[in-house]
Amino acid sequence: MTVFLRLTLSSAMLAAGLTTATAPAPAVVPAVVPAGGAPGSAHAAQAAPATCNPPYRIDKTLPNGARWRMCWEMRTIEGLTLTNVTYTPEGGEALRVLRSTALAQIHVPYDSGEPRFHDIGTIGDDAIALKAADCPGGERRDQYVCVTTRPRGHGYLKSDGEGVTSSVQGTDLVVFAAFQLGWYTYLVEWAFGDDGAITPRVGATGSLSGFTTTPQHGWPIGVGATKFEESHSHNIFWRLDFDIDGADGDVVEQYDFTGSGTAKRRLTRTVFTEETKAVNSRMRWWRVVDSGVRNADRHPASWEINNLASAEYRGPADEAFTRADLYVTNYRACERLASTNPVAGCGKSVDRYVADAQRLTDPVLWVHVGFHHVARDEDADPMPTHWQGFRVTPRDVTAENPH
Ligand SMILES: [Cu+2]
Repeated sequence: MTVFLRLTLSSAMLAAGLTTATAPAPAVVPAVVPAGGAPGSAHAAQAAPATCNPPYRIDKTLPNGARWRMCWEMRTIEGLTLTNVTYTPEGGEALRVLRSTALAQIHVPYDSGEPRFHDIGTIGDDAIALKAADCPGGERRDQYVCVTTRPRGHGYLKSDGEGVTSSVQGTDLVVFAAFQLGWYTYLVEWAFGDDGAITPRVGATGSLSGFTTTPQHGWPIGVGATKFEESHSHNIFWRLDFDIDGADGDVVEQYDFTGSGTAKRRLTRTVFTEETKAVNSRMRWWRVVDSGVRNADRHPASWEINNLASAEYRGPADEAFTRADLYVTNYRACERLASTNPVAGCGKSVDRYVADAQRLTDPVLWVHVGFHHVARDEDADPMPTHWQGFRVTPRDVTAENPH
């Protein structure tokens, strides 16, 4: 039934005249083009090693048979970096998903206008040595990285209508490291699900900064109303270098569903052919698809970016990198951070990387998720963790529920 429905949907989309458009050029095109460096350097020439040795190799088969393999490294600039991320559904073939993924910035502007931190640049030096209790059920690698598993709730629960249910509990492989940046402790984590989904997220804990301000920029902390802790944003950027089955053939698409206030919704697909930026919109999502890889239903394999719940912080003109929720760049090795990029040969921020609208042959996605933090009494030391992140969900990687 599942297969039938899918084919019907696909045919219906074609019959309905599925709209395909080319992404418009970015609205703002600064005249600055990053100097030096061959644009769009091919991955093949600088492929990361396909293998890595313990303790840097992660290879986990989850209870349902799904297998995730990757390498990790602690880079000075980005901190925990995962490379060669490969998913093997139970009974299926191994499929490379990401060449690498890491944080690309934690931008923390305070509501009075000052201060404005760019916390990433040498975050690898701020990794915290984890104790056994910090890595429950898992193993610590090289002190700083925890590799563990964790229940993720119901994979499914289904009744046959006669009181007989079947259900399964899902499991995530979790890889994380913790970093001390000023007062804050950041938990930087990726969960790799037995359903093929990837959930990158960051938890902020530790202590509030203690910056005080006027009532319009803060919230009263402590007894009475004399001390107002300053509100602020945590604008977190991730860089995801997708290489579905290698660098070739990856295409980024945006999906929209028009028809607000009417009975019908209509699917619109926009193919990004050039470097670009995009903002969140109701029901909008994006995917990276490789038509060279097909599931048993002959549908191209893809991973989609969804559940991107963001405060959508938009900063002043000199923080133009905050003015979109997704950037798509063509791969360049020197484009490592979304702002304050420290590597010579590239621009300083992701809005500049896309400004020359290079043709996309090897797309890299930059995801921006913001959280506006208005302190509360419960944030007293130690501050409870607040999480922000998004999902990367397989679409048509397997032809059936991978459970
Ligand atoms: Cu905060």
